[in-house]
This record gives sequence, C-alpha cells and structure tokens, in this order.
Amino acid sequence: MSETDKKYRSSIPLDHTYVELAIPHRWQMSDEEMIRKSEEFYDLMKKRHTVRKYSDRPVPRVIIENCIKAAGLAPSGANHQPWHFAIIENPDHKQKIREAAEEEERTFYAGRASDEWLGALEPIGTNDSKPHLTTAPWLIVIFAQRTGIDRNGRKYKNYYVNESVGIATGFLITALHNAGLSTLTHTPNPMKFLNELCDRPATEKPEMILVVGHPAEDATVPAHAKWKKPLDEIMTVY
Ligand code: IYR
Repeated sequence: MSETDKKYRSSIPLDHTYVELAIPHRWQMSDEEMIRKSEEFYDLMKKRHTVRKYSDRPVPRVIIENCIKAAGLAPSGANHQPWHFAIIENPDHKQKIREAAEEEERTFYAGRASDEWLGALEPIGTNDSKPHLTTAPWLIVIFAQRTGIDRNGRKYKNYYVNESVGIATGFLITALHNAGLSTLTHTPNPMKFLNELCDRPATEKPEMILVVGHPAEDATVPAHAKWKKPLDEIMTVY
C-alpha cells in the first residue's frame, strides 16, 4: 500500500455480509404530536438565512464537531458515506483559502460567467470580494469521495456520491442552524485549489466551502432570498 493510500484509507467494512438488527429507535407519537412537531420544525427552518457578513465571535470547536457528527448520520449510497469535512479555524489557513477563492472569483465575475448567470446573481448582491472567508471563525470544506481505499488498501467505488454529499450537507446546515449558527454555502469556481490547501487526495472533489459563525452587527440578507416558492408550486398531490 502506498503511503498516500495508507493515509486516506477508510475503516469501512466491505465484507458483503447481511446482518439484521432490531430497529434501534422507534417513535411513539400521536398524529397530533407529529403535526405539532412538523410545525415547530418548519418554524425553526423559517429562521434560517444565508449570511454573507460575519462577526469574529469565536465558536467552540465541539459545536462544529457535533454538527459534523450529525451530518455523518446522513443516508448514503450503499452506506459508503462518501464525504470528508475539512474544518479550518487557523487565520493563516483561512487567508490562503480567501486569496485563492478571490482569485477564481475575479475571473468568474469579470467574464467567465455568462451574462445570464451574472444577471441571476444580481438580486443576491454577490461579487468577487469574500471577506467572510477570513472573518468567520470556521470554514468547513466539504469533499466528495468518488472512490475510497479500504483498510486492506483496496480501491472501491462509491455510489450516488452527489446525492449522498448533498443530503449530508443539508443535515450539516440544519444542525448548525439548530445550534444557533449561521452559514454561507460558498462555491468558488473552479475549486481544485482546495485539495492542495486541505491536503486531500485527487480522488476527492471539493463541493463547497461552508462559512460558519455569527452574523456581523450590520449583516443584511437580500430581500430576494426571503421569497420562497409556495407549496402548490413545489408539490403536486396525486
Ligand atoms: N461562486 C460565486 C458565484 C455564485 C454563484 C451562485 I449559482 C450563487 O448562488 C452565489 C454566488 C460566488 O460565490 O460569488
């Protein structure tokens, strides 16, 4: 096994055996209780906004760890859990990420993006300046693992990688919001520089940077972001 494979191998058991367990947890709720819980969760999620301006108030690492543990519970293709979360608090490291991201963004906003794309971003008010990448206390770089290396050094394939990482990211954003934190899903384009800056192998694809912290005193949200499609537009009853 190469040193790189050794470094990135996973503890995944790949012995292809099927074992059944009694269901480990079962809710015992009345319909009324379930209705109330669904309403309460909707109210909680209505309070989530993407925040682009952060205070430098520190956030204890244990909160980030707990939220990543929750994200790690997400369902995934064949339960391969094809994700890795690089968490960054070090100011020099955040500065390096900011510089590389801003360099990519400058070319994006200066013409690499189509006029249609830039037009779509106008109501969001984004540009190539990304100060939140250094002011927010934590950056979480989310990597998708297209393949993995098992403990014996054998390469294996992952399945439904985008879907799995998308679901885990949703869990993570929800867990951070529930813990009283704000986030920004930031997608510099392209993002290959993150492999080198986070020391992750080429088999992993950086999906996004999640900026995590508390909003700055003068933080605002774009009015456009508070428009949500009504239920009858996002749902059809058959
Ligand atoms: N990556 C750029 C552009 C961007 C693209 C979309 I689609 C957004 O919803 C927001 C921004 C940036 O982060 O500025």
